[in-house]
Amino acid sequence: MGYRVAVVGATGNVGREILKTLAERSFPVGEVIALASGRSAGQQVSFGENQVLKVQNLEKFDFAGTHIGLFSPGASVSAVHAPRAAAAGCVVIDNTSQFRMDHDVPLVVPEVNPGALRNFRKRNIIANPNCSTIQMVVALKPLHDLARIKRVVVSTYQSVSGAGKEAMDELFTQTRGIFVNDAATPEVFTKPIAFNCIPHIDKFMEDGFTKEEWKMAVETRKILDPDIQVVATCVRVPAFIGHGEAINVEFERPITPQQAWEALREAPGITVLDQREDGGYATQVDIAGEDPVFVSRMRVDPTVQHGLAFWCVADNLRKGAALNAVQIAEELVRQNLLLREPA
Ligand code: 11C
Repeated sequence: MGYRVAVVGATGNVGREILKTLAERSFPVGEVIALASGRSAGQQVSFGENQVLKVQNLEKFDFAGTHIGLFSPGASVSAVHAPRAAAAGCVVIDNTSQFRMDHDVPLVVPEVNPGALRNFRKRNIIANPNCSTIQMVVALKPLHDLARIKRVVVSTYQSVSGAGKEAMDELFTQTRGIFVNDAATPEVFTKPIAFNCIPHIDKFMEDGFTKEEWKMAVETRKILDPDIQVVATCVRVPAFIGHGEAINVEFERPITPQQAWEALREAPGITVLDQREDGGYATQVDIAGEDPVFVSRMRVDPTVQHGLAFWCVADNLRKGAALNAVQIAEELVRQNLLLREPA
């Protein structure tokens, strides 16, 4: 007995990670269907140790009878096909930015606001937050419970996998090109990404912030607390997997690094790695492929009355995307929120 689960965008970075995560966590699947655009239909993707799934054409797929749809195809595709799946009775967990700020679509990180899941029935769509928001709110939640956060200043160091497979290829090709004197022109990114950092993720908005920076602010408020002020600077760095974040937090009440460590160590989904010595902190290369959000470098921010500064890094394809989506599905099962029983 198990659920019929469709993975939409199955050939992409996140879609493949979702298939891997479903199998690793033994999600109770009866049938898994891999879906993608007509261009990718017919390709094969792996599921678990020995299954190979043939990718089907999303355009032609009828979602009737499918319990859960895990979507990561790009916002414009979700805009069309997520409501179509939802209308057919499939509960959609959407990993794109398309529905996140809609008031009747819950935006959920299971360690932070699992109660918000109860409100998904009007649209039958649940949104998975942006990767850089997810890891930050997981780390902020226990601190907010302890001393109430007023303001967050965050700078990100985001890997190229957040921009897709072609972006990973571009970093690889440009890096090799520099050594063999064969400079490749940027195509995915606006500037060279090899041996460089680019302070631009997603499109520019009228006020000068980028949409990635806007997402971190508005999504944090929707998930954690509408009164928290957030200002972000989002930067692409030449790492393949893992987003790093330097976070400064101002609190309403006093809080020490010791109290913060204790709260973070007890919180779900967090590993504290903070030894205040050479190498006693987590980096992208250390944590690629891991589930937790890693917190390091906790210290007092002496520039505000009650302040802490810390470093946080997580695998953007796992906790930042696939794992969070699968955890939402697990939470739906745990809270008994799926209307139809598994076949
Ligand atoms: C990046 N955070 O690293 C983005 C990728 O809104 O889901 C995810 C974009 C989104 O480029």
